[in-house]
Amino acid sequence: MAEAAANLNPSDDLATLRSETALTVTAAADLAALDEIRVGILGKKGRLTEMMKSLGALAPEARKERGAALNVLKDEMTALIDARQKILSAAAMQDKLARESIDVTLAARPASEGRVHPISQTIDEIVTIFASMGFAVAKGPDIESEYYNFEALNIPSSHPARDMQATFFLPGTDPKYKTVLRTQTSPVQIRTMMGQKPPIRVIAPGRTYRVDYDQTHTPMFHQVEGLVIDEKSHMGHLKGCLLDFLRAFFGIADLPIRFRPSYFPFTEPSAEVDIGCSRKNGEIKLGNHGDWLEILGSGMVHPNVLRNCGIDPDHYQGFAFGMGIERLAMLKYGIPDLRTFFEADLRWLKHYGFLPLDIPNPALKA
Ligand code: 2NL
Repeated sequence: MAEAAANLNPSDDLATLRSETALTVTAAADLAALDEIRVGILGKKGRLTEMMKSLGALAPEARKERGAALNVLKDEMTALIDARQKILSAAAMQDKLARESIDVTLAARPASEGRVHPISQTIDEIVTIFASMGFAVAKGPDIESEYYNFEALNIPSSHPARDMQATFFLPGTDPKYKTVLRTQTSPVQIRTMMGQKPPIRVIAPGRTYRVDYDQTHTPMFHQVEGLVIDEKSHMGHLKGCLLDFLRAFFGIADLPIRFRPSYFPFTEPSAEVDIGCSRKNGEIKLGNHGDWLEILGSGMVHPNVLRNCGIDPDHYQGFAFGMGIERLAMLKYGIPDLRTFFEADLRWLKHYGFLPLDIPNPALKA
């Protein structure tokens, strides 16, 4: 009875609970704190629950009145807590989203440590330019038969190029033709002509080998050769093709070129091609400056070569050209010493190498 009386008085205990709850609920910093408050009021042993429990001790009239008041208060408290819960839940979600968000603008990978070798970069650039002119890339083996490397190219066995001093010979099984490391990439084009019908438009970039080692020669070097075979291509097309290529490659719009008569066993007529330059204090600068620098060899494919590949020279003709990739790279990127290309010196590669995502040929962007 004494306990019940205590619950009846003071008469404003409900008002006290109401105002206290309003304060603590508004101050609840997170969902856990709010839940603690809810349990403290509406839980099994909560303040409001205890008040409800004590109703039984009251007289019927007083019980009815206080019971109604407690129910109203319970609804109020529940609404108050629910409202705060919504706010705290939304804040918790925002917090979680912020914490778990991924910055998609972050670099996908760390800055690249490796570099693309200038030879690889130069080949990429050459391929890009010739591809834009309609050329396909042809590949072939480094180890060749003397037939593909010399014979089919109209290079007789008496030719000095077949000398032991220039060619790497390998042990082979064919008694008729020795096995060699290819001395140029022409055998790739020989195989192309033997394997497909004209029109043909290919370039063959790759490694080549000669027994030679000094300031301007390494036993392994790179060449790119080009071949066009159709019914009408002539020296004029050859000249235009090389002019477009050389201007795009060096990025010099008015780079002049000059054809000089020459001789190769596999072309007739043959021409060597010079590009314009200046030479001051031993430094070569490319452009329309009056002086000339030899850059490549070319000509109309010799009828014997076409015949050797099963192409009728009375119906088909075309041109071919060949150039050294190291020389092109040295001129374009100012690399002074050929032999450093193959010393595998990381400091050299850091200096002269390219980042993997470099655009192959900035000159072509314009
Ligand atoms: C040079 C000169 C040249 C060729 C390569 C060629 C290939 C075939 C038929 C005819 Cl299958 N010609 N290639 C033609 C002329 C010159 O290279 O100075 N290279 C570094």
